[in-house]
Amino acid sequence: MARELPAIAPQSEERSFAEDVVLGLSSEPKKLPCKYFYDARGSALFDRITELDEYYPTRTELALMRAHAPAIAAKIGAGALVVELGSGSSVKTRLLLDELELPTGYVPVDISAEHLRSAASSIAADYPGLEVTPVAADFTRGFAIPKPRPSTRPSNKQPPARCVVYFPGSTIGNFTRARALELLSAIAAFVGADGDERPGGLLLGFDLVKPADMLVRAYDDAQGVTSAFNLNLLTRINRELDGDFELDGFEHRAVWEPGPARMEIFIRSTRDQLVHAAGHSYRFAAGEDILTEYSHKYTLDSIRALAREAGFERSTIWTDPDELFGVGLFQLAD
Ligand code: AVJ
Repeated sequence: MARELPAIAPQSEERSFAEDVVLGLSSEPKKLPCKYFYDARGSALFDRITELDEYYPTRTELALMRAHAPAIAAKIGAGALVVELGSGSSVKTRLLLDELELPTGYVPVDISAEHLRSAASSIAADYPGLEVTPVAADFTRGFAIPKPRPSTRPSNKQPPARCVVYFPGSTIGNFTRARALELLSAIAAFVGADGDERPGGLLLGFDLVKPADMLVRAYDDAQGVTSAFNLNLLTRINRELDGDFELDGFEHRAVWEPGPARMEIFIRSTRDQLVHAAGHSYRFAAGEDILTEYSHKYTLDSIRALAREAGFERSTIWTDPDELFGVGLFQLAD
């Protein structure tokens, strides 16, 4: 029997990279979906970002997990089925799995079949008793996961599984508040008690609001790694969609917008130019932007409010002493 995380965007059809590029570059203002950053070079550049002095989120979240995984695991309880959204974070996942008491299974969900295979096989190799069931899916569009069969549970005396969705890495920041609410509501429905299961929860990594200069430095680093990461999207379009973007005619821009509490990442055209890609042409004015990414930041209050609105009545939040980053366990009432 499979349970399904309801699609949060049932109205939007699946689009190809080419369709998204044509649509995004033909709209006003121009935009491109941030999920296309992560080709091989983009993923390697993102790994370099996570090691930059200016980019605090990854190391801070890791430190939080090192410090608090025992407390988090104790709150989750025994027999958990862990569903992870995005599977590129095996270090954090291991910190969690190491502390959980007899987890029932681990279900990494990722859009990239390749990331998924490598993450799933390394976890399966190192946790011999754990049933690992990778699911290749775009979790923003809904997916079904197989419910573990009772016979695969560690023992009949175990409490019935509760499902915990682990969504680390502050990827939630890429979603607007409205979309984040849809996703969290879908997760709340997904982990809710059904049949013999107890209500579960959501373990979420989120980035915190902080002074603008620190945020801008994190998204516009001195070495230009984030700039290369952002502009690589144009290189990818050139390669995969027969584009003719001239990279020296574009620049990286990272802006903090306090109202919506988000970093806004753009690629700016530095001159008037005509560009071709995916069989279409696009006119750029000097100074015209392509929006490539939002990275929303939360306060302890705003994330609690969002989780509560999504149906999670109980929240426990761990932060570092400087309150740079948060890890929250949001649970449904028993
Ligand atoms: C992977 C979405 C968490 O928003 O901090 C890093 C992506 N973009 N630098 C973030 C990103 C530019 C990152 N997330």
